[in-house]
Amino acid sequence: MGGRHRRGEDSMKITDAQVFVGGPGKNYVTLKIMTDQGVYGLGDATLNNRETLPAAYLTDYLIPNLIGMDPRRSEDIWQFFYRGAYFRRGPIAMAAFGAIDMALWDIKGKLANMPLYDLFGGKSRDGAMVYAHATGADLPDLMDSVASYLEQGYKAVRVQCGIPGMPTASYAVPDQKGGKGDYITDFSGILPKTEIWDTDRYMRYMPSALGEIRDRFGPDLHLLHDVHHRLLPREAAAFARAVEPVGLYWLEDPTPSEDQDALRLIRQHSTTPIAIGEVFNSVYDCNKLIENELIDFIRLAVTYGGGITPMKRIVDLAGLHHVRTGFHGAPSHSPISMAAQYHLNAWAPNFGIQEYLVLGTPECDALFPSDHTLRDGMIHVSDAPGLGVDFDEREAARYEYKAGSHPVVRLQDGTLWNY
Ligand code: GCO
Ligand code: MG
Repeated sequence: MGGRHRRGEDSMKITDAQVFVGGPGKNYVTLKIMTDQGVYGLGDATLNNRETLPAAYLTDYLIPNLIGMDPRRSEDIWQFFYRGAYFRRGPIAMAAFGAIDMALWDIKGKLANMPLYDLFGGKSRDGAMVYAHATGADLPDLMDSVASYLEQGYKAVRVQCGIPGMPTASYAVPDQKGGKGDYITDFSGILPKTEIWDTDRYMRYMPSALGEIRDRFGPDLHLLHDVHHRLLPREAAAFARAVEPVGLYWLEDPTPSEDQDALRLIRQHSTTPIAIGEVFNSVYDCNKLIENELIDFIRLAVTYGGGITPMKRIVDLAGLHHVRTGFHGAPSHSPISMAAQYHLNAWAPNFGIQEYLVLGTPECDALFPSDHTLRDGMIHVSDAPGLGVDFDEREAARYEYKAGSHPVVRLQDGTLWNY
């Protein structure tokens, strides 16, 4: 070939793959794919509070097929598992496919000696804006939390606070002032706690609370708010209209995401930007929303979305319709899938914002060494080849799976509602 040599041109094989479950404060599901050329790749299959299921899907069904495959053929391998599953889609399968796909892209980047963003088309920006979660038991407590993020240089915050008269803490807010809302999984077992929800109190209180936050912090701060699927379509339309003067960066998951017509109703009544998709797991969950321009931000995570290969297609489709990215970044995504998102964020011409809740503890950094850095509210992606994050197996041996659960939500009369 004209004297040119490409590493591993003739043959290359996957020799082994292993799954690890555990981590500091989260049951991260980490996949490591080994090759006959010594290069390995890492993927994340963490499905919050159902972690053993993608792990078993990988171990029992996918890894035995993976051994002997050429890791450079990431497209064909993705199609092999997706089409070959017959029963397609769903978060468990897609998280498992996603981990394999991330690991194969990691290997590809290492073979090319390039960071993934360069393989995607190069950087479109130097830093990618992130948002943190400001949270408060009540509004003054939330104001303190917002102020502390501003001091740290954040340019965007998601704001959630307790609702007066609500019998329990509402979504993602602490029971007590100064506490943490949703960062720490409840590892007390698989039986969930119950939260009580009251739509009327929320609808009456939250728009004015958001207005007070805007008045206190001024027009430059990007404010986001997550309804977490709790409203009916008409209520969501009324809420989106009521908060228009606040100028939210986005209103997230106003209604349960299965009902896509609900988004049309919201759109007809308001210009508040809408973000949705953290529970989606394929392009078929969002292609109509995107094509009909009923949303402004697409929230799929690279993990549940089946990896980098399908996510790049979703990002490109979104770009055709002025829909920007706002990838899910709850702490249940390990630094591996967050790194995959950092590379997509650096490249995507239609990047919007990245949710950023990395635990940032010394334990987490020791388990997943990397030099992706947060500076002035922006992520600066690592220039290391591949994903630019490693996995320390000796550290991993310190952790094991712990059963945990999301809360369930009921109305005051006992009716089960959406968490
Ligand atoms: C978000 C989400 C999360 C989810 C969590 C469920 O916007 O980050 O709503 O906080 O509640 O991912 O596992
Ligand atoms: Mg959310």
